[in-house]
Amino acid sequence: PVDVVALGESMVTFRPTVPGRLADVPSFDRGIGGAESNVACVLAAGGHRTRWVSRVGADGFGDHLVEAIGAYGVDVSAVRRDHARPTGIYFRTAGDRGGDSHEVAYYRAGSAASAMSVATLDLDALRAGRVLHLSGITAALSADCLDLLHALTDGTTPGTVSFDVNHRPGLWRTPEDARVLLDLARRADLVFVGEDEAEDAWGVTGGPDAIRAALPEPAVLVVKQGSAGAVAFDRSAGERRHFEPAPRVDVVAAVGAGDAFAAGFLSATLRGLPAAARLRHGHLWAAAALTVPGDLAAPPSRAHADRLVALGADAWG
Ligand code: KDG
Repeated sequence: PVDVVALGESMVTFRPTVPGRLADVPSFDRGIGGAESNVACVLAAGGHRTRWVSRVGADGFGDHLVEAIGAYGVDVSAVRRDHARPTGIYFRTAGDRGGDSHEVAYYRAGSAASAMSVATLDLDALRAGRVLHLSGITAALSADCLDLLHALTDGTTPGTVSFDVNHRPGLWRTPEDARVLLDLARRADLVFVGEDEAEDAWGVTGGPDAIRAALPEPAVLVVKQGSAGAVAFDRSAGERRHFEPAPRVDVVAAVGAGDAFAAGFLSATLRGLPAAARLRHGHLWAAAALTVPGDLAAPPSRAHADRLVALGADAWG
């Protein structure tokens, strides 16, 4: 059986080889990106069985994505090739240490993945995992993609439906359009959201408690507070509120950290660990991603991570 099935668009990504604005840099390094396949890759690197479901073009970039993601040990057999639409790509600047000079340019409108739908994907392959991991990026890609998310969150998917809000302002026509992400989050069992995302996408201010009040339905809600840490609300544990501080790291690039956090939290969830340990695994896996320039970093080994998680509050505070 598959532990985690992840659905979403992946793209070939291009990062400048020298610092600077997209307007100026002359050459780029190729990588792979895609929030949901990142989760599948990192979980596979951490020893879990994962599957990525998507559509890519019948082109070289599609070949590269399928090969590179497959090389992590992710099952790519349910990825469909689209002969009419291209694989999406995107460019982003590397100057994201402090976040301010970060530029993202997507070339994904009309992509193969924007044609993901209940008719163009294998729903059985999607519903075969202990966890189905979805994100709000898919909701922004097309009306068909949004319908697909509604179908997968209508209560008929066995296992846990995990939803990372992943609000990407550049993908939404108007700020109001992103409110649909709140409706989708309500339909999931496990939700990851940043405190800043809840404010930007939904206008919910006031921190984790206010976000929980606006989003009481998911059994588990994780509110990420950037470098400060994260809070989990877990109904099965009596709706106790757990806060775990994040370790301090020298950030090289923040991209992919949210995906790694979700992967670490999911890994610990699959292992039946309590909320505090799930948060700490999330933080450790995120720390690995924060300290590399690309989206993807192998997580710490399970034995190593378990030892770090077991350290007392002093080491974590
Ligand atoms: O979480 C990282 C993603 O943002 C990146 O890989 C690209 O999926 C991506 C997106 O749509 O922004």
